[in-house]
Amino acid sequence: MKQQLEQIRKDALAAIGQAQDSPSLESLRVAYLGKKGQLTAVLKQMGKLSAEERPVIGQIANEVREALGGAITAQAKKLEQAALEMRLRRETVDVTIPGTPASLGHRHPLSRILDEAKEVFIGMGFSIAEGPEIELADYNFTRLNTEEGHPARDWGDTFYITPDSSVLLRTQTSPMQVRAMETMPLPLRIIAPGRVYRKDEVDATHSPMFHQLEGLVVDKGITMADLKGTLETLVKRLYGPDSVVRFRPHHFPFTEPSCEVDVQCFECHGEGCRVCKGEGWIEVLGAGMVHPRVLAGCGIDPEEYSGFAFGVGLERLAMRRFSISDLRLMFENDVRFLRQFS
Ligand code: 2NL
Repeated sequence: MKQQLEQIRKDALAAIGQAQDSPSLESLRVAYLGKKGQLTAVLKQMGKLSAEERPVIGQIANEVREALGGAITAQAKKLEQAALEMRLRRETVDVTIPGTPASLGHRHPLSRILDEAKEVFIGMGFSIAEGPEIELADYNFTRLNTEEGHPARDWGDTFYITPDSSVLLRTQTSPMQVRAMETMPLPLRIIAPGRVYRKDEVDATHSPMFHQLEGLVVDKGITMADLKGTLETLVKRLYGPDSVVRFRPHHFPFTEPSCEVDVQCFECHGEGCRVCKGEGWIEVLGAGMVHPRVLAGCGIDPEEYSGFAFGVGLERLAMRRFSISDLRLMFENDVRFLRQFS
């Protein structure tokens, strides 16, 4: 019997040491220590032993039971440890591997120009006025001293929405400035950026939809000197502090006197080249002193107040700024083009 117990101990310890997972360990426990297990089977025979043999064998049996129990617990711990180590190895993160950079988008070149221009005017105390793209012809034309019958109101140039020509897609952002003159307290310093629409054929420099930024200042004692100082500041901020600016007489129905503002060609410095088409100067914006009739039409007394206004096309500004040769590129949204301006 003693031999039997030793054999059990030997076999069981070997089997336990080789168990690779907890289910097989559990079945070993049942096979040796369970109610119908091998050790229990031997112990059931204890009754046949003599009084002298019984305590000796009993002690060995207890030792074997404890040894097996201990071995099972130890092996279970070992398996658990091994499983943990394997999981840690599998889940190891190499924090030194370079990450995959998230690709951030960036602003469209037009938005950049617009933001820059807004920044310049906000710095000079202007506020921003935005409004509808569908307008009344009254606000788009009549209130701006452009009466019915004026060539600018031609059906060939403007997208009218109603057959009676009273509602249209705005051709300039001035209507918002008219509203501001009507409703806001004076003095007034605003810019009105936004989309405008004209029936132009698409080519490298024209599009039926483009972006304009207009500005308006109305106060007591505003003169052409304020206009010149403000626009020279804008041009120098957009084109660099060494820019040379020129004011040239012009005509707009809504301003009197009116002018166009040129910047000396940054390529040839006035000599005439391909960039300025031999002119030496590049036209950047139109401006003038708000026509007294426009002021009066908005309920402002032109004897007491005066003002200046200007308008600039943002696409042309962006084209010159970023050396873009074709306006259509800005609307096609080909990311290979747009990525150049990140
Ligand atoms: C251009 C330049 C211009 C204005 C826009 C304006 C607005 C009001 C009153 C008076 Cl509310 N004028 N805007 C003035 C001068 C030029 O735009 O090349 N336009 C065709």
